[in-house]
Amino acid sequence: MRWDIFCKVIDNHGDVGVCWRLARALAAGGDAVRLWIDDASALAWMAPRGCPGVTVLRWHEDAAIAPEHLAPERAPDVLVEAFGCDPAAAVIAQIVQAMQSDGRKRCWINLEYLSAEPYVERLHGLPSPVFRGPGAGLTKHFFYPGFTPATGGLLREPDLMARRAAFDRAAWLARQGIEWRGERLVSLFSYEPPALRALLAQLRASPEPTRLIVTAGRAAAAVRALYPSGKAGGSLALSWLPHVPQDEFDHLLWSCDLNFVRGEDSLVRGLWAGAPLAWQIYPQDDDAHHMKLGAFLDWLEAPESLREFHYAWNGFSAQGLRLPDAPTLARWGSVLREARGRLLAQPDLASHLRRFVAQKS
Ligand code: TRH
Repeated sequence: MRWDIFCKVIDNHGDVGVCWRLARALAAGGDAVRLWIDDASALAWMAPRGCPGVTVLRWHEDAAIAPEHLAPERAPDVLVEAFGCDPAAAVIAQIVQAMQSDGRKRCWINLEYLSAEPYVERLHGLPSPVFRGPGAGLTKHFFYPGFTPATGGLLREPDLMARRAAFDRAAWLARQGIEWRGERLVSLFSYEPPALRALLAQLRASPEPTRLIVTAGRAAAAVRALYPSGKAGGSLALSWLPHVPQDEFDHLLWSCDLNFVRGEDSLVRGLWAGAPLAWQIYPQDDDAHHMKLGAFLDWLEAPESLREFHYAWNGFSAQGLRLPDAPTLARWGSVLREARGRLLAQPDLASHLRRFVAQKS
């Protein structure tokens, strides 16, 4: 099958991160994928070696699309529009032309953002007729990723858990040049969390030594603003990770005893890692992200201590952040792994999507 995925980078790395992961998953199943993207710069570090079966195409203006990409025989079987990004009119016209010439139906999927809120189950799979533009007369379908069987599921490679089980963290840390003497490891991938200062101060003062592995970009800038020398002191050591490929980002999460994640894709990867996590949610207008965080914590069956930690980490509560003690952290880990077990019993997103497309074609 031929898939075209359209992606517009709004900000941060989630749009490209999810689209690249989906493209890889579809190509791994033997399909041909074109990823049309307006800003592919993050792929230079996220996916430096590319992926067999995936062609990345710069998507700027319709007029700039090379005619060979628009030949009717290269029309996709499935058009995936990521996060309502309005795919190129020229490719939509290509699909219409191909359908007219061979009479075969094509599918148009609107891939939505991940949420655990109840509306996801209601809206997943709904049709949306197209009335205007080159695609008038076609029907888009909403496809919602999610945490329950009535949604589109989550991206997960078939061999992920086997790779996770065989992972050697000491060897990985050594390869990254991270000196590890058995201290607690914490990863930080965040925006500018309101409680970052409190977290770092408590880690410094804790009797238990901790190494915080700080990811590149906004997390690194936020920590540097507090510790310009790059060193924290006390019980807290800092390691700075450059931007790494997606698989190495997984390895970071597999190495740590507590992961701070953000956005959506890293949240999912944190769930697969199975270690306790704290999620900094992407802020939305009208504080819609408050409900979204609550819905996730409900689905997770998070104990009160984990809820409070999330509210403090995201700046939703007046209560200060309290570093969990060892039994609390262990409890969070069990909750995470139970939730992961529920997810592993469900099909992954690419399998859901293939089945959905087969039904609609
Ligand atoms: O970067 P994000 O904050 O993305 C956000 C959210 O997706 C948000 O919902 C969206 O609306 C906004 O972007 C526009 O976080 P997220 O979703 O976790 O994506 C980060 C990606 O970057 C993920 O695929 C992991 C990858 N990554 C690496 O591959 N290597 C790295 O070194 C780092 C730091 C990240």
